[in-house]
Order: sequence, then C-alpha cells, then structure tokens
Amino acid sequence: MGLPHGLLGGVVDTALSVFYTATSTLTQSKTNGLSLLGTLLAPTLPRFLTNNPMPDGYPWGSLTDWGDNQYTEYPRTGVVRHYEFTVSRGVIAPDGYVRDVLLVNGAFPGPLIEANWGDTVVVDVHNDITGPEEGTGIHWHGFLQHETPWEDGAPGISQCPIPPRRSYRYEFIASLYGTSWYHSHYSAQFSGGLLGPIVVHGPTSENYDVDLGPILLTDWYHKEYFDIVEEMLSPNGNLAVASDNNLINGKMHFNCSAVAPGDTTPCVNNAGISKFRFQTGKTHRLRLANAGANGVQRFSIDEHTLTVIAEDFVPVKPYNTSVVTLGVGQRADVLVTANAGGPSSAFWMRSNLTGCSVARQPHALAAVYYDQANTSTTPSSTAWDIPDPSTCANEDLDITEPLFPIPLPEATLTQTMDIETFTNASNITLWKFNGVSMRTDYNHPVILLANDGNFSYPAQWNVVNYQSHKAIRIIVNNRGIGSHPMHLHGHNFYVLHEGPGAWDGTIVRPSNPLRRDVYLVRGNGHLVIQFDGQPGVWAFHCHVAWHASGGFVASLIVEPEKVERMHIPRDVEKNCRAWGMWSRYNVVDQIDSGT
Ligand SMILES: *[C@@H]1O[C@H](CO)[C@@H](O)[C@H](O)[C@H]1NC(C)=O
Ligand SMILES: *[C@@H]1O[C@H](CO)[C@@H](O)[C@H](O)[C@H]1NC(C)=O
Ligand SMILES: *[C@@H]1O[C@H](CO)[C@@H](O)[C@H](O)[C@H]1NC(C)=O
Ligand SMILES: *[C@@H]1O[C@H](CO)[C@@H](O)[C@H](O)[C@H]1NC(C)=O
Ligand SMILES: *[C@@H]1O[C@H](CO)[C@@H](O)[C@H](O)[C@H]1NC(C)=O
Ligand SMILES: *[C@@H]1O[C@H](CO)[C@@H](O)[C@H](O)[C@H]1NC(C)=O
Ligand SMILES: *[C@@H]1O[C@H](CO)[C@@H](O)[C@H](O)[C@H]1NC(C)=O
Ligand SMILES: [Cu+2]
Repeated sequence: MGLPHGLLGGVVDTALSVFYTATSTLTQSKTNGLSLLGTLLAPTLPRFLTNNPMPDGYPWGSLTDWGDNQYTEYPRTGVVRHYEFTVSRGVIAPDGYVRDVLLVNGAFPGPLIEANWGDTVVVDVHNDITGPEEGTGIHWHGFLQHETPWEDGAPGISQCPIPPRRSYRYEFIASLYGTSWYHSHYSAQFSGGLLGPIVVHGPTSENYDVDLGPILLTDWYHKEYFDIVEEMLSPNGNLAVASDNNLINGKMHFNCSAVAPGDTTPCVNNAGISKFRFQTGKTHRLRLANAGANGVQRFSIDEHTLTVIAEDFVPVKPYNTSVVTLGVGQRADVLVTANAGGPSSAFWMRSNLTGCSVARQPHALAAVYYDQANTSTTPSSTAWDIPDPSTCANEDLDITEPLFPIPLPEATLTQTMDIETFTNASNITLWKFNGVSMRTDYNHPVILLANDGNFSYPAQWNVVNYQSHKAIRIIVNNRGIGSHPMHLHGHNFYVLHEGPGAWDGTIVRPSNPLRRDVYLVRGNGHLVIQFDGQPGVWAFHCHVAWHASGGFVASLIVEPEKVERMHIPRDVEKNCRAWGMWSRYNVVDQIDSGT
C-alpha cells in the first residue's frame, strides 16, 4: 500500500552548508507578520502571572507538582485571561518562499496564550477568513475541558464551525499546567499556519533561571493546505505529499534554486533563522512543541544536554538526553544549562524531521547565543552524532515516569481499534479507523444531538458510545507501515504499551504508567492506552493533518446520560444557527473528513 511514510523517493536534501549563516535577507514582518517569536525581542516568561490573591506566595498556593493530583486538585483562581483572536488570510514568506497562509492577529506563529494554573481562559475568536470565505474552529490542545466539552473546538463533534464574519467566545479552565498549543480543527487549516503556543504556569520542583518560552517545530509546505488536501484526495492521488522545509518558531532558510521548474513564486535565499539568547552558566527552560502537519521531529542543541521535566501536560521525573523526539501534537519541557563554552559562544539548535515522513529539507536550524556573543555571527558547532532510530516511535516507555504517581485502574471495557487504508470506488485512498473512514457533519455536532437525547448517527461519523464505562482501554492496531501520533481530546491517557506486532498483554509500570495526550504508534505495531473517562464527546484521531483529513478520526461519547443533562450555553446553539444560515447560502467545500 502506498503510504506516505518511509518513502524517500524524490527527496531533494540540499546541502546544508549553504544555510550555515545567521544573516537574514527578509524583515521579521515579511517572514512572520506580527510574531516576535524566534527573534531576540521575544520576551522571556515569568514564573507566573501575578494573581490576586496569592496564598503562600503562589497563584496555586501550596499545591505541588509531585504531591497533588492535578486531575482533582486544581486551584480555582477565578482570574480570567482574556484574548481577542482575529483569524484571517495573509501572505508571508517564513522561509523566503512567499505563500498564502492563515494567521491569528496577523502573526505566524499566532500570539502566546499565557495563564496560571486554575485561571479561566477566554478567547473571542473572530473569523475574518475571506477571499474565499471559510469556517473555522479552534482546539485548545491538551485541555481537559472539565464540564465544558463544547469548548473543545472540533467542528461537527463539539461545535458547528464559526461562520465567516462571525465570532465565537471560548471559555474554559486551565486545569492542567505546562506547555501546549492551539490550532484550527477545521479541515487541515492548522497546516496553513492557524496555530500558536500556550503556556500555563504551575508549580515545578525543578530549578531554572530563565524561561525562554515556546519553541514551535513545524514542518512546512509551500502549497496552500486546501490544494494539498485536494491533491491527496483525488483519484489515484498522491498520499505522500512531501514537506518543503522545517521551521523553528516559524523560521528557516530555503534554497530557492530547489523550487520546481516553472514555479515563479517569489523566493529569496537566507530569509532568516530563529535566534535565542542564553545566559552563561544559567539554566534555561525551553517549551518544545511539534506543531507541524506530519513529520516526527528530533530536537537537539549541539554540545548541550537536555533535561526533560514534562511531557505534554504531565510533569515527569527528570531525565537527561541529547535528543527529544516529538510526534505531531506532542510537547516536552526541557532544561538546558549554558555551560558548553565561554560567554561569547554560539551554538546551533536543530530539529530534524526523521525518515518517517517525506521531507525535501528535513533539517531546521536556529542559533543560540550566549550573553556576550555577537548575534550576527554564524555558529560553527558540530551536531551530536546520533543517527535516527529506524522505528518511528517515541522514546522507550520505561524512560519516563510521571512525577505524581497514579496506579493504573482496572479497566471495565477493552476495545480494539484498527488503522487501515483502502481505496474507494472513485479510486480515492482513505484511512479507516475502527472500520470507518470518518466524515463529519458540520451542521450537526454530535454533542448537541447527544444533549438532545439523540444517540443514533450516520455510520460515517464514526461515533463510539461507551455508555456508563469510565475506565476505558483501547488497543490500537496499526496495519500499515507508517507511524501515527494518536491524540485523544479531553484526557491525559495512560500509555500501557507500545511496540511492534500485536500486544502481548504486558503493561509498562502499572504502578505509575506514563500519561500523555499524544503518543506515537509505530508502523505494523500496537499502542495500548487507557483513560479515566470524563463526560463529553471527544475526538480520538491521528494528529497528522493529512491523515485526519483522510478520515482517520473517531468520536468517543463518554457517559452519555451526563452529556444529555449538561447545560450547554445558548451561544453554542446560536453559533450553529449562524453556521446553518451561512451554509445554506454558501458552498461549503468539504472535500475531506472536515476535521
Ligand atoms: C541549491 O539547490 C540547487 C538545486 O538543487 C543546487 O544545485 C545548489 O547547489 C544548491 N545551492 C547550494 C549553495 O547548496
Ligand atoms: C543531568 O546531567 C547533569 C549534568 O550534565 C547532572 O547534573 C544531572 O544530575 C543529570 N540529571 C539526571 C536526572 O540524570
Ligand atoms: C558582529 O559580527 C558581524 C558579522 O561578522 C560584524 O560585521 C560586526 O562588526 C560584529 N559586531 C561587533 C560588535 O563585533
Ligand atoms: C540532525 O541532522 C544533522 C544534519 O544531517 C546531523 O548532522 C545530526 O546528527 C542530526 N542530529 C541529530 C540529533 O540527529
Ligand atoms: C470516495 O471518497 C471521496 C472522498 O471522501 C468522496 O468524495 C467520494 O464520494 C467517495 N467515492 C465513493 C464512490 O464513495
Ligand atoms: C481507477 O484507477 C484505475 C488504475 O489507474 C483505472 O484503470 C480505473 O479506470 C480507475 N477507476 C475510476 C473509477 O476512476
Ligand atoms: C438523530 O440525529 C440524526 C443525525 O442528524 C438524524 O438523522 C436522526 O433522525 C435523529 N434521530 C432522531 C430520533 O431525532
Ligand atoms: Cu497518521
């Protein structure tokens, strides 16, 4: 089966030597609009935002990352962090190649959402996507949406899309803390730039001096997202769409001679790379996130050891490594001490797309300058010599252990879900997850029907109803050769086991299994997860934009009788009426699963 992973034919892996320069030919506004990320002007972050009151000197009082169960013990600060997001089309050249993108407040990456643990986040999203108009919906990745599952941002599942020229107010509690990101969940819009970082400040037992803030790793395509989806989902279409570049905080150089013959799109070499400042001898916190569309990232800084202290929204017992592997959607908080040279040192930061995806230019670079280094100089450091592993998997499960231990509960239900591809009667290759290629209905979000007591849906919505089960185990069997970052909304799941072939029943560290919200299942392998279900309708899907578009999505209903009794705010229904009206008079060009 012609899967997009592992096929490296036609790769144009240009010699990197040409990129080894720290000079840039484009201004920040030409490459990234109004974003300051990746520039030396990007602010470092405080330990927390000042709240009132602050018992014990912290917004979260005496709660700790090692002694308190963050799923039950989160503080109710009552503080609201309010943001206004205007989503629009724009034209920028993050790597020097000009393309149409989708921007939040004119920026790529979009603005940082910052809050303290227990604060309420309010985001007014204004859909200004015009020429052509398009719906949207924003997902707040990793948030539990305790008692607010309708704020989860998945069109057709938890809401109707926000129609063009309309607004929707999202409101939810930051009940977990750490590093995350937000992104559109409408079709593959997020691969077109509609994404940004989130930091929720919370307790940490690790010491560090400087919080450098978010570092987003994104594979990058020179084509518009819609064109890629169209190409992929056309008869005998190309499933192996290659990315063109790899960016750190939205920036990287591109060798413009590598553009396809006949492509007259404006392109300049040496557009500019991201730059970071280290304070000599001090320890820095870096908040890494793979916010890309497809590829698995391997992040490193030459000559520096990374101490991983959190994975996704879960603080873990610190461990040292040279390279951190992140599938799409995954995050890692790492500490790095600037002790590899004197105060005028400079080093390369790198993120390599592994051979698990088709990438024309898989190597992202950024420059790290110690305090007295000349920030126009080009680092000359040498990369760690650590070859990519041949499996496209996360680090071994026994390496990482959550700081706050939770023993694995007894599952009351075990389900098996298979990943397959098939070609339909129109010669279009699609994904099947649990036997169905999902296609959402933007006009009838599952959560509203469930709230109305309607639990019978068309098969292609791929809804699984877990009835009253609350300890749910899922065995994901991957029948193809590619790996997939599996993401469950609204939960941190326990990762019981991952490996080649079929599961043999072994559970890694049942006394305290790893918890995450995304985990990679390798090709021809299995992933076994379990979650303590909370009432709602939750997407469970592959986070590769192109795979989700191709139908690799399921919706899980947890505790339907509670969903039926939820008081869903009238604004959710009002947004559906506005979408219903818009979609009656405008063509909704839904060529994919819609999510
Ligand atoms: C840029 O790409 C072109 C075409 O692939 C190649 O011939 C050229 O050597 C590259 N430039 C440099 C400086 O690597
Ligand atoms: C990580 O390495 C540093 C020295 O580079 C050491 O001080 C620290 O104890 C190590 N931490 C762990 C968890 O191994
Ligand atoms: C910094 O480096 C650039 C490029 O090498 C050089 O032109 C500039 O004079 C240097 N600045 C200082 C203050 O040394
Ligand atoms: C990343 O890619 C570079 C360039 O090919 C290579 O030298 C380096 O070893 C890789 N780094 C890691 C950590 O894999
Ligand atoms: C094949 O899949 C495409 C994409 O979902 C769909 O538009 C088309 O109607 C399907 N063809 C058939 C015959 O079902
Ligand atoms: C599907 O593709 C095959 C092989 O390319 C071709 O022979 C056949 O006519 C196509 N069928 C349709 C319905 O497009
Ligand atoms: C439930 O919703 C589905 C999808 O909108 C609809 O087809 C069906 O008629 C509804 N059932 C009832 C009993 O209203
Ligand atoms: Cu996938």
